[in-house]
Amino acid sequence: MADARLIRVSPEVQAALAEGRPVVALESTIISHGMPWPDNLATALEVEGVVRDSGATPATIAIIEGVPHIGMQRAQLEHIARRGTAVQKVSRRDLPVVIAKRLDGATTVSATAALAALAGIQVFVTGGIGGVHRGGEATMDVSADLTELGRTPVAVVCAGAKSILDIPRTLEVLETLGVPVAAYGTDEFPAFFTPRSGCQAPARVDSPKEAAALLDAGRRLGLGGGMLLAVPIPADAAAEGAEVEAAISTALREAEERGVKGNQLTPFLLERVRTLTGGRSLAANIRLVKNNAAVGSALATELATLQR
Ligand code: PSU
Ligand code: MN
Repeated sequence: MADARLIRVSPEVQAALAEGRPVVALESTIISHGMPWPDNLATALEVEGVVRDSGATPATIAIIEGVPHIGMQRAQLEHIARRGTAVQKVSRRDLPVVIAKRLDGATTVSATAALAALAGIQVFVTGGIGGVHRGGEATMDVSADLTELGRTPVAVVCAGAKSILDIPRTLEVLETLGVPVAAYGTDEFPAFFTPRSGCQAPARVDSPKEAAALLDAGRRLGLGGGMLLAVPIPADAAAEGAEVEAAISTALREAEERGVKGNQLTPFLLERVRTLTGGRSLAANIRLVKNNAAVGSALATELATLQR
């Protein structure tokens, strides 16, 4: 059993959980490393607003002076957003280190899902997940997000995975880890900036209710793992695919030339793509995260009804 005294759940989130109301977890690496100041703070607050407007309670997760917070005050969010990449990026691996050393930390999908599950939250919304990096069959750079999905009972709602990654291998590893993957309203697994990845999604759901049924079936079977719900970017926000793809190729080449590796690779690629597209990818990014928040809130609401 985890020691519950190690985490701090905000009164608002505690009340919602105790009353069986829908709660949606949100990550913080997307704030510190995924977007620049001050758009990162504005987006974090707007995404919380979308969750609230949908009738659910947002629980943004980050670590403040060694204490994982589930549900953050505005000043705490601002602190993480302002410090940006100076805040340590924390995946599951880093949790004990940051807690023992009483550091601040921005949680990735893996650490956020692990902490959400400790608090009893079943739905988590983000932009894109980590996956198998291109060339990962040699470097073994496979995001801890994937193993987390295989072991932690949380549904992650995202816009798929960016093509900075090897999407076909990412889907293979998700199958190996036993993770149900469903695309929302489409047969194709989406690739973040574009609804098209060229990969068939393993399953399809067409409503929050269908997604909730899938999640609940896995839970009742006691399978123990999570699930991935991939929501395509809204059509009118889909960035000029060719432009983003060109930026991704350039960013990948630069990373290779400079020898960027390990947990710095994803933030490096994200920042380069943003700069190379003159910020146009940022606008698309913000739109899709908000869209995911609306779908995730609807999923959490259906789930709360199902489990009442
Ligand atoms: N992909 C995005 N935006 C992000 C991330 C990934 O499009 O912000 C962040 C998430 O926090 C994700 C992490 O969990 O990067 C994955 O990092 P890595 O590839 O080092 O596992
Ligand atoms: Mn990695």
